[in-house]
Amino acid sequence: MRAELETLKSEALQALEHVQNSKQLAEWRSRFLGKRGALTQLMRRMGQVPPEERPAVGRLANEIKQALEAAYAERAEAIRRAELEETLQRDAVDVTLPGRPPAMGRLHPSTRTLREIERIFADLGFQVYRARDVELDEYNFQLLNIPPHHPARDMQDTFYVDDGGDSESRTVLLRTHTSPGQIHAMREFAAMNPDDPPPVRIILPGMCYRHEQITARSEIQFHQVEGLAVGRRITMADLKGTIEYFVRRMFGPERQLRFRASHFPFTEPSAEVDMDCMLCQGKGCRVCKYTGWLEIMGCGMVHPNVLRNGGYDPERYTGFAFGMGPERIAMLKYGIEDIRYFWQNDLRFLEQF
Ligand code: 2NM
Repeated sequence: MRAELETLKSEALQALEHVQNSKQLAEWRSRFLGKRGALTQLMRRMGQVPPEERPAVGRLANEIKQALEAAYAERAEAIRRAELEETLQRDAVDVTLPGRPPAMGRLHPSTRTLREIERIFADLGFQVYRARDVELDEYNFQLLNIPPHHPARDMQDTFYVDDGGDSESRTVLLRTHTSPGQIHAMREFAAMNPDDPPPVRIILPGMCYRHEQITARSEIQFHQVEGLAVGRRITMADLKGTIEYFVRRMFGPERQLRFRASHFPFTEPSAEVDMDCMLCQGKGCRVCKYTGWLEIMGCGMVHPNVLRNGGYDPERYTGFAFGMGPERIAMLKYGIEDIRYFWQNDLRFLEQF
């Protein structure tokens, strides 16, 4: 029995030396010191030892048990340290590495273009006038001299919010252009001095909505910037000079313009403005469809009915107005081929601006 105990001791200690990690350590413990371990098995056979030798053998067994417990504790501590060290090494953070820079935010290309347009007109003395996106039929159509059966008023083309019951004037819709803001603005200005209203020089940027088929050229929501100047003796020459100044600052000092007769219900006369294609210098290319010209805005002299609806006597006041789409302006300026990119929020597109 003594010999067996001694053998067990040296066998256990030797095995302990090969223990490398906490899993092996747990196995070692149950093998030698566990309830069904080797030492317990041996001690169960104490009955076979002659009675006079039992105290000494019992003591020896206890000493061995304590020695193995102590060796176990020491080994456990060493393994715990080694494993901790390994974790620290593996998870180490090199605080001397340069940090990762945060991704910079930026303005949306529509916003950038809007601000550029606002800057140029601000330098000509135009104020920014902000108006509501949700409008009355009265302001979006009627007061702008758009007749009741004009195709733009079709249920199919406009987002209606409320049909207004039996009153067309109370019909609520999403504005299809920023022009209703011009009526609000003229009325606000006129109210300051109804007998002799002050001159108006404003631009109106904002989102507009049309119930259209979405294509590479048209979206159901888009920005518009409209301009309005009202005062005494304002002429078409003022309109042309203002637009020429704008276009040359936006697209380069060598740009040539062409005013083409057109029609809008709220202006008379009306014109569309073409600029020589800055990609081919007017020689003709894919972007200008081989015409050498790009259409960039509409304009005209404010219709007498519209001036009157805004509180300005058309016998004493005249005015010009124009309207353009900043998404279209940005597409021309940056060579963007599809308007749908503007609201898709694809970072690969947005990060280029
Ligand atoms: C355009 C083209 C031509 C325009 C006219 C007015 C108002 F209310 F003053 F009469 N606002 N906007 C206008 C004129 C807009 O956009 C293509």
